[in-house]
Order: sequence, then C-alpha cells, then structure tokens
Amino acid sequence: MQRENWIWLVLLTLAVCWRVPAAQLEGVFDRLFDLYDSSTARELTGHFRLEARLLRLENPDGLLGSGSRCDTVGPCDPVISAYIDYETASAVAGTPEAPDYITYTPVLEVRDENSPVINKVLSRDTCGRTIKKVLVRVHVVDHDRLSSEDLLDDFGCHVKMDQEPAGNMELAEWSRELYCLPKSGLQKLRLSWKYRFFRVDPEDCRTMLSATLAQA
Ligand SMILES: [Ca+2]
Repeated sequence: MQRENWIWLVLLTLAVCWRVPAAQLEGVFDRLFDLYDSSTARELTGHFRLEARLLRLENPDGLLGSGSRCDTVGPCDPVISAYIDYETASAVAGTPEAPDYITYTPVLEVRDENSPVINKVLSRDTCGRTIKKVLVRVHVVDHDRLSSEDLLDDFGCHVKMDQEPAGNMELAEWSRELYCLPKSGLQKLRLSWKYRFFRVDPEDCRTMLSATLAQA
C-alpha cells in the first residue's frame, strides 16, 4: 500500500474512533488533506488570486460556539467578517499571532436569522509573496442590542495547495462545496464555501489592503 493510502487508513480509523458525526467528517477530511498537503506542498511564488465564496451559515439551534443559546428569546443575529490569510495561516484565531479581527472584511450582518444565506465572494492576491499555506478565516459574532457581542465561532476554511493554480480567471473552476472548520468543534455549527485560485497579471495584482467583496 502506498504511503498516502496508509495515512488515509489511519486517519479514517481515528475519525471513527473519535465518533466524528458524518456531517462533520467531510470537514475533518478536508483538514486532514490540508495537513497532508502542508507536508508535501511546495512553496508558491508569483501573482495569484484566491476567491472565496462563502455560501451559508448553518446553525439550526441558534447556538454560540460555547454551546449556549445566542439569545434568550428569538434567533441569533449573526455578524460575519472574513480574512484571507497568506502570512499567518497556521496561527490560531484569537491569538496574538493571528490577524486582528479589525483587519477582517465585513461580509454580512443580519438580525433574527440562525442560518443565513451569505453568497458573497471575498478575494485577495498574493502579489509576488511566497506562500505555502492559505487559510480563509471567518469570524462570526452574535449582535446584541443591549450588551456586547458574543462570539458565535471562528471558522477556518482550508485551501488545498497540492495543485498548480489555474493559468487565469477564465480557466479557474470553483471547488466543490466544502465546509470550514469551527474552532469550537460544535457539531451543529457549519459554514459552507467554495473557492478558486488562479494566476493574475502583475499589473492586475491587488495589494494586501485591497481585499474586495462582491455579490456572487
Ligand atoms: Ca443577539
């Protein structure tokens, strides 16, 4: 059996032993693929663009990542922001090593809706820097009118780095629908997304401060 197949066999066994729910297995495997990729992927230098399409937040029970309800009465009021991280993709969200939340781009703010459709595209270019790992960070809090915001969760959306990016936007295909991983590990909190990664001309490269958000 090839080395990669052995790795998958071990990881599958571990996932089953941990009793990871089927709904979360896909995200777990995405993360494990990412771990495998990070050990084998080469560094990438050049001008590339990642487009991250955030699809929807699924939170049927209206819970915070801590497991308590967002609000005593009524559904959550999610406020969503995101950041494409090329520089500190291995840092844990909320730690000093990770980007400050104030640098995240606002994505969506809704009231009284536990599971809103997002359907927004966030993009950022590498503009010549050397990268080995890309992580889309999504920060979700619950807005409260009378008190401070509660953390709903921090999600990490992992980009596979084992493939050469597409040559240009026209050739770039969207990935299949994937799930980002919630930091809390709460099983009922899910965030779905797709992405595509492609080469751009140096003159079209957007600097790191020009992250844009567009309707999908
Ligand atoms: Ca609230």
